[in-house]
Amino acid sequence: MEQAGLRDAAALVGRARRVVVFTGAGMSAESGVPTFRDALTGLWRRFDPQALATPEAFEDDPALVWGWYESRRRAVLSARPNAGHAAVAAIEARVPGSVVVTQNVDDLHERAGSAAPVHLHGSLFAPRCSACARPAPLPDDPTDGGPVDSRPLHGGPADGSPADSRPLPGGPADGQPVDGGSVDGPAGDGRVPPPECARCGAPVRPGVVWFGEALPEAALEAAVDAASSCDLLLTVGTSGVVYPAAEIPRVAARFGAPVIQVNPQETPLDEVCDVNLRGPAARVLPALVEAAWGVPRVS
Ligand code: BJW
Ligand code: ZN
Repeated sequence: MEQAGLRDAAALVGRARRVVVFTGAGMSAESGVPTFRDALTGLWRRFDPQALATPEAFEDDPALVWGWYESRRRAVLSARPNAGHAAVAAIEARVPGSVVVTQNVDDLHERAGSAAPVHLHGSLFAPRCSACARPAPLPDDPTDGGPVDSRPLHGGPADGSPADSRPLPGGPADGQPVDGGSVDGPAGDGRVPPPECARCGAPVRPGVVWFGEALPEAALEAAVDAASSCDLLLTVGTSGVVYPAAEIPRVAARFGAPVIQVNPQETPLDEVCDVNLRGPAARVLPALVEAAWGVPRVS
């Protein structure tokens, strides 16, 4: 990371009053949560998105899709926010008019202290009925025998109904690398039948946005509003190839806000960026916070 770039970025952050922090999978990479498109480690290098991340895939093989997402949810439960997530929360604390807009379906921003991140692509923690959209309880956590995370932030069970107690695929144990890949359901092939909706009996689906599906209207509107009225946008760890989310930094730029990018690689968003900080989020963001406000690095 170039010192001049960091100085320029710190000057922009230091005088901003309304920052949008727009994040993608690279934000959580150093927490052990895999990205989608990185060479070697990206999920789409090992798994076919058409077979796992489309409404048609869920219709064709609900147990395969449900099992894969349960395995990823368990991997996220054993991951921890990294120093980059903490730095984002520090920016929000310093600049109260800030908004975090994330494409990530994990809950690491929340766990690092971000107040109300806007989740453009939904959440692993908000399953719902595939037919009537009723929010469904999260399945039991086999490690403690009780329902796992039902925080309302994620749209967890709103009705207090009991959690499903079926066996689930084992996520990685604490301290083991998170690869988001292995699932081993009751059939031993990664398939886990989804629970049934308590209201209509249809299969419960993961609360994420698949290819070809519309983004949650309120989230997209909040993101566009924030981007069009911010005075700085920080884009972190996204390849910027998935639309309409990738429009968010472009909207900010069109409305005149400077754009800072944190990413070890070039992306199509380079063309709207004023400052590019080429490095990993967990290293660059704490350095940026320190350079902006001279506070000790968050870790
Ligand atoms: C680091 C780092 C470190 C690594 N620090 N950085 C042709 C052209 C344009 C659009 C389309 C098209 N064909 C189809 C479309 C539309 C489609 C689309 O955009 N496709 C493109 C891929 C071509 N979009 C949609 O289908 C969307 N819906 C839609 O358009 O609806 C229309 C509609 C309207 C009305 C009614 C009905 C329909 C929906 C998109 C949903 C995306 N879903 C996913 C899966 C979510 C669930 C799940 O988790 O499984 O969302 S796909 C995946 O990509 C996920 C991510 O949120 C999203 C973005 O990925 P992200 O975060 O950028 O990750 P990567 O891996 O791509 O990049 C990581 C980056 O981090 C890299 O740059 C690294 O260098 C960097 N990095 N380590 C900092 N340590
Ligand atoms: Zn239902």
